[in-house]
Amino acid sequence: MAASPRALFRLVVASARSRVLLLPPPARPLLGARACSTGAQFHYLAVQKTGTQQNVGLIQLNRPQALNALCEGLMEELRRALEAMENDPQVGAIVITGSQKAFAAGADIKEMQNKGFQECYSSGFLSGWDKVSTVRKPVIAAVNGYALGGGCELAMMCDIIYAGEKAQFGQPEILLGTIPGAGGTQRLTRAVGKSLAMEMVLTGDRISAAEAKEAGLVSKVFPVDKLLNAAIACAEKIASNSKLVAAMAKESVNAAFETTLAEGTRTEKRLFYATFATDDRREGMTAFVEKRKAKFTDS
Ligand code: CO8
Repeated sequence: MAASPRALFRLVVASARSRVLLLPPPARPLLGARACSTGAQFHYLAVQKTGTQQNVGLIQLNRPQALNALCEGLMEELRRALEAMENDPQVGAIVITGSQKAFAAGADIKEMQNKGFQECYSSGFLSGWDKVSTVRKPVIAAVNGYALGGGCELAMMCDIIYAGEKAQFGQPEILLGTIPGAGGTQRLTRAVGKSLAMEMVLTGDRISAAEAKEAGLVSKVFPVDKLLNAAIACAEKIASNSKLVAAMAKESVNAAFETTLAEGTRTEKRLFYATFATDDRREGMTAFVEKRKAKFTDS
């Protein structure tokens, strides 16, 4: 069963530890349009800011009748929501989640069913998905249930994957007569190695959360009802650091996936030196020496 917004709210509040999460109860049912802090309206998403400092952007994929299949409308809204969060100076990290049954069951097969090559090629079909991987702020995927095909690829575009213990990851495109098209053959291979990636892509078999953890695809596994809170807590921890330096750290880690070791370490060194041009680097080190907590200004 997909979690209703109210159930989601209760879940977050109930499992909040000592701190109080300021996650307001959703004003409308899951299928209704919802306003985020920017005033933008969403049909396929529930978007809000959360965390004790309201510095975590929370995006819940909200198309339960299709197990959050990633139709063009949903992905367009996801792009808009991510852009709004990128431009919101209060937001220091973003969490993308789905329902307890499905993070996302892939691209929308019904939307793709009758497309031809020319249409896909000429229109750059689904190329806008790349937005998720170019966000500068850290993004955490909180995955419960199915993360299949484009759903698995969406999770892998995020910077950190936390999984609920019943999550299932897979690239079943081969069973539909196609192959992954949003980075599945590339990011999965980098994450879990060639043998397991080949097996998943060539058979369409899914792996469990525990297998995904063992293979290095996810960093932590939680009980289903604790997952979202854990992801928000991680996002809050990230958001409490300098947003400017966090973006530089993210850029540097990503260089490991895109360049040679020599080029990656050169990128890292340049960014490391660049932190010495920031107020936050000076404040961080001064605070350490003065034995106090740093007050970052994101500058
Ligand atoms: N697309 C459209 N509708 C879907 C999808 C999907 N991917 N997945 C589920 N649904 C719909 C079903 O059609 C069904 O709708 P309806 O009630 O109208 O028939 C509803 O969701 C519920 O689904 P099920 O009844 O099948 O639910 P089950 O619990 O029995 O099964 C599964 C759940 C196992 C997840 C099953 O739904 C399934 O196998 N789904 C398809 C998974 C899949 O093959 N995903 C890969 C899709 S292809 C892809 O992602 C390519 C990405 C390329 C991106 C390129 C970017 C450039």
